[in-house]
Amino acid sequence: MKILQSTSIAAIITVATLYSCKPKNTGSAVSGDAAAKAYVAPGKYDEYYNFVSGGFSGQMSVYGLPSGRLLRVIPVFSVDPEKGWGYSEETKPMLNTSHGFVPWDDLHHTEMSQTNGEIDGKWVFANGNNTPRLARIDLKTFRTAEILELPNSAGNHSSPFGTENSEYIVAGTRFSVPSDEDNGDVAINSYKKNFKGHISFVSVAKETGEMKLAFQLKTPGVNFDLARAGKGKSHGWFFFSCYNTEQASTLLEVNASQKDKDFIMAVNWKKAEEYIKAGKGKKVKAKYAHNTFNESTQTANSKMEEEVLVLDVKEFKDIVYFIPCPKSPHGCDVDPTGEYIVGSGKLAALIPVFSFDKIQQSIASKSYDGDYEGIPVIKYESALYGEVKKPGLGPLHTEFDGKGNAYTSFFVSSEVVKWNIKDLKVLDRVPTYYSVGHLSIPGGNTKKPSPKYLVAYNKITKDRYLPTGPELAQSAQLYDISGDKMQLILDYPTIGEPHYAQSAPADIIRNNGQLKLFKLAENKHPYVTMGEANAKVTREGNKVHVYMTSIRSHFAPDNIEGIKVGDEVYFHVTNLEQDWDVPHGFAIKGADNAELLIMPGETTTLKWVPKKAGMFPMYCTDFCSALHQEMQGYIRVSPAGSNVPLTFSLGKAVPETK
Ligand code: RUQ
Ligand code: CUA
Repeated sequence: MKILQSTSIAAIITVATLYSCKPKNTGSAVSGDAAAKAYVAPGKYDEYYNFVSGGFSGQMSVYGLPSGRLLRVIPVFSVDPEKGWGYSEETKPMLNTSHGFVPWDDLHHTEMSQTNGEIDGKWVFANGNNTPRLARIDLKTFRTAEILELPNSAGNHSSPFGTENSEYIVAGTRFSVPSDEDNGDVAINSYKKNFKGHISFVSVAKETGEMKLAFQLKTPGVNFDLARAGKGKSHGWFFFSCYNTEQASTLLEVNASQKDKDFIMAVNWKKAEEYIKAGKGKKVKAKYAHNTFNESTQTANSKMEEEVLVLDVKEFKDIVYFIPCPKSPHGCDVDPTGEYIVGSGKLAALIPVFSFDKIQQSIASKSYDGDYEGIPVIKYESALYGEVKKPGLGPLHTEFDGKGNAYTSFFVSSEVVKWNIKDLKVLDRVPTYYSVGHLSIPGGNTKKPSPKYLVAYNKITKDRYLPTGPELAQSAQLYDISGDKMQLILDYPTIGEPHYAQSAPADIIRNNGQLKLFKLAENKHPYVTMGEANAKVTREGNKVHVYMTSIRSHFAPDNIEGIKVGDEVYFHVTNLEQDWDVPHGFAIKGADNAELLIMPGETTTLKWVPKKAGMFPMYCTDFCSALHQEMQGYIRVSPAGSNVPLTFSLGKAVPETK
């Protein structure tokens, strides 16, 4: 059983005896009409855009479905030398945090904005796990437009999950920690006393998408893992899976697996909102960065926020309820009707399905099993709709097809299991290659899924692809789910480690007013150069500003002399092109950052501090025209204190100075 090499011996034995699902039938991937179903002919578009988290690469990648073709990699919590993201002066502030410049994070989940419970194609949100942040990517530009840091949090994992009109994107802390304003310098084993959970409710402005940390709920210290908003009848509620209700701080694999049941936390956010509106929130000091990219000045701004409104859920009797859920639940998913809440206990041998109506009745009749740190615990049976028996091993995540079926991923038994939500019967199971994490059906978390394809994101691909040294490709597998039985139709490797992904019909995004270029006339960048005649080089002390333009196939100016060692040189390059897909690049020898990649109509700045005298060529890095190789120039750098005058030119030689 080569596939299970990475799992424990115990799990292998259990799998081998309970199931004979050993995926060896790799031939199924090419059987019948499978290949034709994933085939998109050259020159044809895919049906769906697929936005895939990049895990520890900090990026998001965009694929076409069903072809699995990689269309784009979007730097989010990362620097990207290909696009100059995080290297250009304009984009650096996007990665600012209360800890300074943090050019990396762990991006697990993508969440597309919704209107009336359907994907609207405007934005896709992403979480940064490590230095807790939320990002918003604008789908007109496929660029990160905003990053908001989250105070009082650590390990922003149950994030970013949104409500049916993107009223809020929520972010629950995975690690409970002492609040930022409290002194975190306490004994680790004072967890029970000092460690708290915080759930952030981030509002999203309807037109601009701008995020604002509206309020936080302060909760008992546990680990919040994943979450989903209610929808339809349960709109106004949020559901979070919690583990480590044991409140362990060491050897969690043992100590946080003690209890038979952890919790799903049900949050009445409409109520919380009422309390906030009534002025019940407590203003708490906190420092967190809010970074926005201004399209008009084409420059990011980082602002440090100073406080946050917090509701301590203990003080409000009707905001939060716990529902017991076996056993260290991971995924917590709500079906398209909003009635059924599926908890996936990583160590459970069944899948509990809770009923929203029954939860409401339990609250009305106070059908409680005591409390947990002052929060009522609803009786398991009174919230439960039913259990899916013996579905598989290690359930993680569930998506829905809108036809009454649920699809759950099983990490340990490496399979996707389709089951019926009403009668809780297993309908079909297919192997994955191997150890599947998330699943994604276009719209599979919304009120209206489009149930044609399901993608499984796998952690292990031993024997599936050509080997590439110690690290092998992570992968996605595409299944056709239009019929009764799931059919594997395509394997493709992915960027980073994919966790969650979402997809949208291509037309929604293609027709959302995609930006083809930045209008030069509207460029309000403080260092824009509107035409070659305005190109110049200025000096203020040791700061040199180069107002440079690029157009096929030259820079203006392309000869600069009089730069001195110790200068800070800012190349502000404006791309004068006004045509779709004609970027120019800019790079200079010895620069210790990346190139610039400047879109038509855009101004971007590279800071360069020459460390020695000499001749420094610069050139365009993007093959833009037949004479791209001619798109080059020279910068002369003289020793500090030299008398070489500052000159710049294009097309004529400057008189020789020694
Ligand atoms: S979580 S599998 Cu963030 Cu399941 Cu990735
Ligand atoms: Cu401009 Cu190559």
